Amino acid sequence: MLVNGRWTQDWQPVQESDGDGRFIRQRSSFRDRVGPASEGRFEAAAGRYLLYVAYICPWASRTLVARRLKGLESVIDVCVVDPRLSDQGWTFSGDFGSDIDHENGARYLHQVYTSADPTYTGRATVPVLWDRFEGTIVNNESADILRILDRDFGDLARHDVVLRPDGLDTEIDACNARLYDDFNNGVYQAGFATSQRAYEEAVHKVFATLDWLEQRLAHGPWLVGDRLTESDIRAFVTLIRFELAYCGLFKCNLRPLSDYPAVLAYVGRLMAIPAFAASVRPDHIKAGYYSIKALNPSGIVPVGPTPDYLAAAAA
Ligand SMILES: N[C@@H](CCC(=O)N[C@@H](CS)C(=O)NCC(=O)O)C(=O)O
Repeated sequence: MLVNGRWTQDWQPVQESDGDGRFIRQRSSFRDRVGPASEGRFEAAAGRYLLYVAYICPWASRTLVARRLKGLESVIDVCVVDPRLSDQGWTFSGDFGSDIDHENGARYLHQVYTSADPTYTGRATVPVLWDRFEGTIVNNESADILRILDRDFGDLARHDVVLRPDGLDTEIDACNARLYDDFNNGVYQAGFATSQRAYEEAVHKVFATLDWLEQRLAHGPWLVGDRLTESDIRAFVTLIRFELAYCGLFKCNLRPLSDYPAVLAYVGRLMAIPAFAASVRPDHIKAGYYSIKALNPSGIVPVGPTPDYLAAAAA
Protein backbone atom coordinates (compact mmCIF):
# COMPACT_ATOMS: atom_id res chain seq x y z
CA MET A 1 0.00 0.00 0.00
CA LEU A 2 0.95 3.67 -0.20
CA VAL A 3 2.04 5.62 2.86
CA ASN A 4 2.38 9.36 2.29
CA GLY A 5 2.67 8.73 -1.43
CA ARG A 6 5.42 6.08 -1.11
CA TRP A 7 4.93 2.40 -1.88
CA THR A 8 5.70 0.31 1.21
CA GLN A 9 7.89 -2.72 0.67
CA ASP A 10 6.13 -5.02 3.13
CA TRP A 11 2.85 -4.64 1.25
CA GLN A 12 0.50 -7.62 1.56
CA PRO A 13 -2.70 -8.22 -0.38
CA VAL A 14 -4.24 -9.58 2.82
CA GLN A 15 -5.99 -6.65 4.44
CA GLU A 16 -6.39 -5.71 8.10
CA SER A 17 -8.04 -7.99 10.63
CA ASP A 18 -9.65 -7.40 14.00
CA GLY A 19 -8.56 -9.02 17.30
CA ASP A 20 -10.52 -12.20 16.46
CA GLY A 21 -9.02 -12.69 13.00
CA ARG A 22 -11.89 -11.11 11.06
CA PHE A 23 -10.94 -9.42 7.78
CA ILE A 24 -11.62 -5.65 7.61
CA ARG A 25 -11.93 -3.86 4.26
CA GLN A 26 -10.41 -0.41 3.79
CA ARG A 27 -12.77 2.52 3.19
CA SER A 28 -12.47 4.28 -0.18
CA SER A 29 -11.07 7.82 -0.17
CA PHE A 30 -12.09 9.53 -3.42
CA ARG A 31 -15.85 10.02 -3.29
CA ASP A 32 -16.82 12.71 -5.81
CA ARG A 33 -19.71 12.53 -8.26
CA VAL A 34 -20.05 13.60 -11.91
CA GLY A 35 -22.43 16.14 -13.49
CA PRO A 36 -24.61 18.44 -11.39
CA ALA A 37 -24.12 16.09 -8.41
CA SER A 38 -20.44 17.17 -8.36
CA GLU A 39 -21.50 20.82 -8.00
CA GLY A 40 -20.08 21.56 -11.40
CA ARG A 41 -16.56 20.29 -10.80
CA PHE A 42 -16.75 17.12 -12.88
CA GLU A 43 -18.95 17.75 -15.89
CA ALA A 44 -20.42 14.74 -17.71
CA ALA A 45 -18.71 14.64 -21.10
CA ALA A 46 -17.78 11.97 -23.63
CA GLY A 47 -14.07 11.13 -23.59
CA ARG A 48 -13.33 12.93 -20.35
CA TYR A 49 -13.28 9.92 -18.00
CA LEU A 50 -11.37 6.66 -17.88
CA LEU A 51 -12.21 3.65 -15.77
CA TYR A 52 -9.27 1.60 -14.44
CA VAL A 53 -10.46 -1.95 -13.81
CA ALA A 54 -9.38 -5.54 -13.20
CA TYR A 55 -11.43 -8.41 -14.62
CA ILE A 56 -10.52 -10.47 -11.59
CA CYS A 57 -12.18 -7.98 -9.28
CA PRO A 58 -15.89 -8.24 -8.45
CA TRP A 59 -16.07 -4.56 -7.43
CA ALA A 60 -14.54 -3.39 -10.70
CA SER A 61 -16.65 -5.85 -12.69
CA ARG A 62 -19.85 -4.39 -11.40
CA THR A 63 -18.86 -1.05 -12.92
CA LEU A 64 -18.04 -2.78 -16.23
CA VAL A 65 -21.50 -4.39 -16.31
CA ALA A 66 -23.18 -1.05 -15.56
CA ARG A 67 -21.12 0.83 -18.18
CA ARG A 68 -22.27 -1.56 -20.89
CA LEU A 69 -25.86 -1.90 -19.67
CA LYS A 70 -26.14 1.89 -19.83
CA GLY A 71 -24.52 2.03 -23.28
CA LEU A 72 -21.64 4.21 -22.09
CA GLU A 73 -18.85 2.34 -23.90
CA SER A 74 -18.05 5.20 -26.26
CA VAL A 75 -18.34 7.80 -23.48
CA ILE A 76 -16.07 6.25 -20.84
CA ASP A 77 -12.86 4.44 -21.79
CA VAL A 78 -11.49 1.48 -19.89
CA CYS A 79 -7.94 0.52 -18.93
CA VAL A 80 -7.42 -3.06 -17.68
CA VAL A 81 -4.68 -4.14 -15.25
CA ASP A 82 -2.83 -7.45 -15.33
CA PRO A 83 -4.91 -9.83 -13.16
CA ARG A 84 -1.89 -11.01 -11.16
CA LEU A 85 -1.08 -9.01 -8.06
CA SER A 86 2.62 -8.10 -8.03
CA ASP A 87 4.80 -6.92 -5.15
CA GLN A 88 3.80 -3.44 -6.28
CA GLY A 89 0.09 -4.19 -6.52
CA TRP A 90 -1.76 -3.93 -9.84
CA THR A 91 0.40 -3.50 -12.95
CA PHE A 92 -0.08 -2.44 -16.55
CA SER A 93 2.03 -5.09 -18.21
CA GLY A 94 0.37 -5.64 -21.56
CA ASP A 95 0.44 -9.37 -20.69
CA PHE A 96 -2.64 -11.47 -20.24
CA GLY A 97 -4.70 -9.17 -22.44
CA SER A 98 -4.11 -6.29 -20.02
CA ASP A 99 -3.50 -2.72 -21.13
CA ILE A 100 -0.57 -0.33 -21.14
CA ASP A 101 -1.51 2.87 -19.33
CA HIS A 102 -1.30 5.47 -22.12
CA GLU A 103 -3.16 7.96 -19.96
CA ASN A 104 -0.73 8.38 -17.06
CA GLY A 105 2.19 6.33 -18.35
CA ALA A 106 1.97 4.37 -15.10
CA ARG A 107 3.60 0.97 -14.72
CA TYR A 108 1.68 0.38 -11.47
CA LEU A 109 -1.79 1.49 -10.43
CA HIS A 110 -0.35 3.07 -7.28
CA GLN A 111 1.31 5.65 -9.58
CA VAL A 112 -2.15 6.70 -10.77
CA TYR A 113 -3.10 7.29 -7.14
CA THR A 114 0.00 9.41 -6.49
CA SER A 115 -0.65 11.38 -9.70
CA ALA A 116 -3.97 12.35 -8.15
CA ASP A 117 -2.58 12.87 -4.66
CA PRO A 118 1.20 12.81 -4.15
CA THR A 119 0.74 12.22 -0.41
CA TYR A 120 -1.94 9.52 -0.65
CA THR A 121 -2.02 6.93 2.12
CA GLY A 122 -4.03 3.77 1.53
CA ARG A 123 -4.41 0.83 -0.77
CA ALA A 124 -4.32 1.32 -4.54
CA THR A 125 -7.56 -0.47 -5.39
CA VAL A 126 -9.62 -0.92 -8.54
CA PRO A 127 -12.00 0.38 -9.79
CA VAL A 128 -10.81 3.97 -10.26
CA LEU A 129 -12.76 6.60 -12.19
CA TRP A 130 -10.11 8.97 -13.57
CA ASP A 131 -10.75 12.49 -14.87
CA ARG A 132 -8.49 13.35 -17.80
CA PHE A 133 -9.24 17.10 -17.64
CA GLU A 134 -8.29 17.66 -14.03
CA GLY A 135 -5.80 14.80 -13.92
CA THR A 136 -7.32 13.35 -10.79
CA ILE A 137 -9.37 10.51 -9.37
CA VAL A 138 -13.07 11.28 -9.18
CA ASN A 139 -14.05 8.18 -7.26
CA ASN A 140 -12.58 4.82 -6.23
CA GLU A 141 -15.66 3.28 -4.61
CA SER A 142 -17.54 0.92 -6.91
CA ALA A 143 -20.87 1.45 -5.13
CA ASP A 144 -20.60 5.17 -5.95
CA ILE A 145 -19.35 4.52 -9.47
CA LEU A 146 -22.44 2.36 -10.11
CA ARG A 147 -24.64 5.33 -9.18
CA ILE A 148 -22.49 7.72 -11.22
CA LEU A 149 -22.91 5.53 -14.30
CA ASP A 150 -26.60 5.05 -13.63
CA ARG A 151 -27.51 8.70 -13.07
CA ASP A 152 -24.76 11.24 -13.58
CA PHE A 153 -24.10 10.77 -17.29
CA GLY A 154 -27.71 11.59 -18.17
CA ASP A 155 -28.38 11.76 -21.91
CA LEU A 156 -24.92 10.46 -22.77
CA ALA A 157 -26.14 6.96 -21.87
CA ARG A 158 -27.40 5.21 -25.01
CA HIS A 159 -29.69 2.77 -23.24
CA ASP A 160 -32.77 3.62 -21.30
CA VAL A 161 -31.99 1.25 -18.43
CA VAL A 162 -32.34 2.49 -14.85
CA LEU A 163 -30.48 0.41 -12.32
CA ARG A 164 -32.04 2.06 -9.32
CA PRO A 165 -35.61 2.91 -10.30
CA ASP A 166 -37.62 5.31 -8.14
CA GLY A 167 -39.85 3.46 -5.75
CA LEU A 168 -37.57 0.42 -5.53
CA ASP A 169 -34.65 2.13 -3.80
CA THR A 170 -35.58 1.07 -0.24
CA GLU A 171 -35.87 -2.57 -1.26
CA ILE A 172 -32.69 -2.34 -3.35
CA ASP A 173 -30.79 -0.88 -0.38
CA ALA A 174 -32.02 -3.64 1.94
CA CYS A 175 -31.08 -6.33 -0.58
CA ASN A 176 -27.67 -4.71 -1.25
CA ALA A 177 -26.89 -4.48 2.47
CA ARG A 178 -27.42 -8.21 2.91
CA LEU A 179 -25.53 -9.02 -0.28
CA TYR A 180 -22.56 -6.84 0.69
CA ASP A 181 -22.15 -7.93 4.30
CA ASP A 182 -22.87 -11.62 3.97
CA PHE A 183 -21.99 -12.44 0.39
CA ASN A 184 -19.81 -10.02 -1.65
CA ASN A 185 -17.61 -9.26 1.33
CA GLY A 186 -18.55 -12.48 3.14
CA VAL A 187 -16.48 -14.64 0.76
CA TYR A 188 -13.46 -12.38 1.42
CA GLN A 189 -14.05 -12.66 5.16
CA ALA A 190 -13.93 -16.44 4.77
CA GLY A 191 -10.86 -16.37 2.52
CA PHE A 192 -8.83 -13.89 4.53
CA ALA A 193 -9.89 -15.03 8.02
CA THR A 194 -6.94 -15.70 10.29
CA SER A 195 -8.85 -17.75 12.88
CA GLN A 196 -11.05 -20.85 12.56
CA ARG A 197 -13.88 -19.04 14.30
CA ALA A 198 -13.81 -16.04 11.96
CA TYR A 199 -13.66 -18.36 8.92
CA GLU A 200 -16.60 -20.53 10.03
CA GLU A 201 -18.67 -17.49 10.95
CA ALA A 202 -18.11 -16.08 7.45
CA VAL A 203 -18.75 -19.34 5.56
CA HIS A 204 -22.06 -19.87 7.34
CA LYS A 205 -23.13 -16.33 6.43
CA VAL A 206 -22.21 -16.94 2.77
CA PHE A 207 -24.26 -20.13 2.55
CA ALA A 208 -27.19 -18.67 4.47
CA THR A 209 -27.22 -15.97 1.78
CA LEU A 210 -27.20 -18.58 -0.97
CA ASP A 211 -30.20 -20.25 0.75
CA TRP A 212 -31.91 -16.86 0.86
CA LEU A 213 -31.15 -16.18 -2.82
CA GLU A 214 -32.50 -19.59 -3.79
CA GLN A 215 -35.79 -18.87 -2.02
CA ARG A 216 -36.06 -15.36 -3.40
CA LEU A 217 -35.37 -16.45 -6.97
CA ALA A 218 -37.98 -19.20 -6.77
CA HIS A 219 -40.57 -16.37 -6.90
CA GLY A 220 -39.31 -14.38 -9.87
CA PRO A 221 -36.48 -13.78 -12.31
CA TRP A 222 -34.93 -10.75 -10.56
CA LEU A 223 -33.93 -9.99 -7.00
CA VAL A 224 -35.96 -6.81 -6.57
CA GLY A 225 -39.26 -5.98 -8.26
CA ASP A 226 -40.04 -7.10 -11.79
CA ARG A 227 -36.91 -5.88 -13.53
CA LEU A 228 -33.15 -6.08 -13.52
CA THR A 229 -31.61 -3.69 -10.95
CA GLU A 230 -28.31 -2.82 -9.33
CA SER A 231 -28.90 -5.69 -6.85
CA ASP A 232 -28.68 -8.24 -9.67
CA ILE A 233 -25.28 -6.86 -10.70
CA ARG A 234 -24.07 -7.12 -7.11
CA ALA A 235 -25.23 -10.72 -6.73
CA PHE A 236 -23.87 -11.77 -10.13
CA VAL A 237 -20.25 -10.68 -9.63
CA THR A 238 -19.89 -12.94 -6.59
CA LEU A 239 -21.90 -15.85 -8.01
CA ILE A 240 -19.87 -16.01 -11.22
CA ARG A 241 -16.61 -16.18 -9.22
CA PHE A 242 -17.91 -18.76 -6.79
CA GLU A 243 -16.68 -21.96 -8.37
CA LEU A 244 -13.77 -20.29 -10.17
CA ALA A 245 -12.18 -18.98 -6.98
CA TYR A 246 -14.18 -18.76 -3.77
CA CYS A 247 -15.03 -22.44 -3.47
CA GLY A 248 -11.35 -23.45 -3.62
CA LEU A 249 -9.10 -20.56 -2.58
CA PHE A 250 -11.49 -18.98 -0.06
CA LYS A 251 -12.72 -22.38 1.24
CA CYS A 252 -16.40 -21.57 0.61
CA ASN A 253 -17.19 -25.22 0.05
CA LEU A 254 -20.05 -26.12 2.38
CA ARG A 255 -22.19 -27.12 -0.63
CA PRO A 256 -21.73 -27.00 -4.42
CA LEU A 257 -23.67 -24.40 -6.42
CA SER A 258 -25.47 -27.29 -8.12
CA ASP A 259 -27.47 -27.57 -4.88
CA TYR A 260 -29.01 -24.21 -5.82
CA PRO A 261 -30.98 -24.73 -9.08
CA ALA A 262 -32.84 -21.38 -9.01
CA VAL A 263 -29.54 -19.55 -8.42
CA LEU A 264 -27.86 -21.41 -11.28
CA ALA A 265 -30.75 -20.64 -13.63
CA TYR A 266 -30.43 -16.97 -12.59
CA VAL A 267 -26.71 -16.94 -13.40
CA GLY A 268 -27.60 -18.42 -16.80
CA ARG A 269 -30.21 -15.67 -17.39
CA LEU A 270 -27.68 -12.98 -16.57
CA MET A 271 -24.94 -14.59 -18.65
CA ALA A 272 -27.31 -14.43 -21.64
CA ILE A 273 -27.16 -10.61 -21.37
CA PRO A 274 -24.06 -9.37 -23.27
CA ALA A 275 -23.18 -6.73 -20.62
CA PHE A 276 -22.83 -9.48 -18.02
CA ALA A 277 -21.12 -12.06 -20.22
CA ALA A 278 -18.55 -9.51 -21.45
CA SER A 279 -17.51 -8.73 -17.88
CA VAL A 280 -16.45 -12.33 -17.20
CA ARG A 281 -12.89 -13.42 -17.97
CA PRO A 282 -12.41 -16.80 -16.25
CA ASP A 283 -8.67 -16.79 -17.08
CA HIS A 284 -8.22 -13.42 -15.32
CA ILE A 285 -10.34 -14.50 -12.36
CA LYS A 286 -8.40 -17.70 -11.72
CA ALA A 287 -4.94 -16.25 -12.42
CA GLY A 288 -5.72 -13.23 -10.25
CA TYR A 289 -7.09 -14.91 -7.16
CA TYR A 290 -4.54 -17.71 -7.23
CA SER A 291 -1.72 -15.13 -7.47
CA ILE A 292 -2.40 -14.02 -3.88
CA LYS A 293 0.79 -15.40 -2.38
CA ALA A 294 -0.40 -15.21 1.21
CA LEU A 295 -3.20 -17.64 0.35
CA ASN A 296 -1.45 -19.67 -2.37
CA PRO A 297 2.35 -19.51 -1.98
CA SER A 298 3.03 -21.96 -4.84
CA GLY A 299 1.08 -19.79 -7.31
CA ILE A 300 -0.40 -22.92 -8.88
CA VAL A 301 -3.63 -22.14 -10.72
CA PRO A 302 -6.24 -24.93 -10.70
CA VAL A 303 -7.14 -26.48 -14.03
CA GLY A 304 -10.88 -26.41 -13.38
CA PRO A 305 -13.55 -25.41 -13.62
CA THR A 306 -13.28 -25.32 -17.39
CA PRO A 307 -15.07 -22.85 -19.68
CA ASP A 308 -17.80 -25.52 -20.17
CA TYR A 309 -18.95 -24.58 -16.73
CA LEU A 310 -19.71 -21.06 -17.94
CA ALA A 311 -21.32 -22.32 -21.13
CA ALA A 312 -23.55 -24.53 -18.97
CA ALA A 313 -24.39 -21.54 -16.78
CA ALA A 314 -25.38 -19.56 -19.85
CA ALA A 315 -27.46 -22.40 -21.37
N1 LIG B 1 -14.48 -0.47 -1.75
C1 LIG B 1 -13.80 -0.76 -2.92
C2 LIG B 1 -13.04 -2.06 -2.80
C3 LIG B 1 -12.24 -2.34 -4.02
C4 LIG B 1 -11.20 -3.47 -3.79
O1 LIG B 1 -11.02 -3.95 -2.66
N2 LIG B 1 -10.55 -3.89 -4.87
C5 LIG B 1 -9.52 -4.91 -4.76
C6 LIG B 1 -9.58 -5.88 -5.91
S1 LIG B 1 -10.95 -6.98 -5.85
C7 LIG B 1 -8.16 -4.27 -4.86
O2 LIG B 1 -7.93 -3.45 -5.72
N3 LIG B 1 -7.23 -4.70 -4.00
C8 LIG B 1 -5.88 -4.23 -3.98
C9 LIG B 1 -5.46 -3.91 -2.57
O3 LIG B 1 -6.25 -4.09 -1.64
O4 LIG B 1 -4.34 -3.49 -2.39
C10 LIG B 1 -14.81 -0.78 -4.05
O5 LIG B 1 -15.85 -1.47 -3.93
O6 LIG B 1 -14.60 -0.10 -5.03
